[in-house]
Amino acid sequence: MNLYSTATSIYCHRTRIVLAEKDIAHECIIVDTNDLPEDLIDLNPYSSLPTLVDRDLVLYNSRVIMEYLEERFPHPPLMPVGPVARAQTRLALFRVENDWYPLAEIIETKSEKAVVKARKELTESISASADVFAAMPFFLSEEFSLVDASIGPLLWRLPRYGVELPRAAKAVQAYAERIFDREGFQLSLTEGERELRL
Ligand SMILES: N[C@@H](CCC(=O)N[C@@H](CS)C(=O)NCC(=O)O)C(=O)O
Repeated sequence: MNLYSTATSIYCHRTRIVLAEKDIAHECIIVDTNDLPEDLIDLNPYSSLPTLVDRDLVLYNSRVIMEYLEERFPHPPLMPVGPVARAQTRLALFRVENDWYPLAEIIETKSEKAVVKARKELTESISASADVFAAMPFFLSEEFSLVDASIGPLLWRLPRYGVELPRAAKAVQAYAERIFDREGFQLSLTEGERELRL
């Protein structure tokens, strides 16, 4: 199995976390987005990253890749069993992708005026969820899930984004440390991602 990945994108990072948490044998091919490999261009009509190749199957979109890995390698499970809990997990994933990831993308790619606004929105939005982070060891769950695999990359980048959470959000910091301390999270980090927090 091959994963084509950038060195520091949150989308790629969350798929690398799932691969590491499930201890799935694979090769991670770090790609320079300014010089995409020909085989990636041939395989994926969007040439987007991450792209997963499992024998004849080619998958793109990080969410599609994570859900495939969850179904193909069910242990350890990163989704709950019951339909209600599964729907709540998917809703939480939707909220992370819809509310937080776009702000991270603005901070990473746009000019200073937009960045200042996005930084403020991200700080306020994460802080407003402090009670949810405090309620359980993982996000809305006793067990590590795909939601944590998605939030972890964002929290890892907060210092780089210039986002400083207020003291009132210390539960978020405690949650982040729980995620960062996991073996799977540590194994998922590229050199470029380690450098983000040096
Ligand atoms: N919604 C997509 C977004 C992925 C995305 O934006 N990937 C960027 C890297 S962060 C990309 O493929 N860039 C390719 C390029 O710049 O050529 C996903 O979840 O996979």
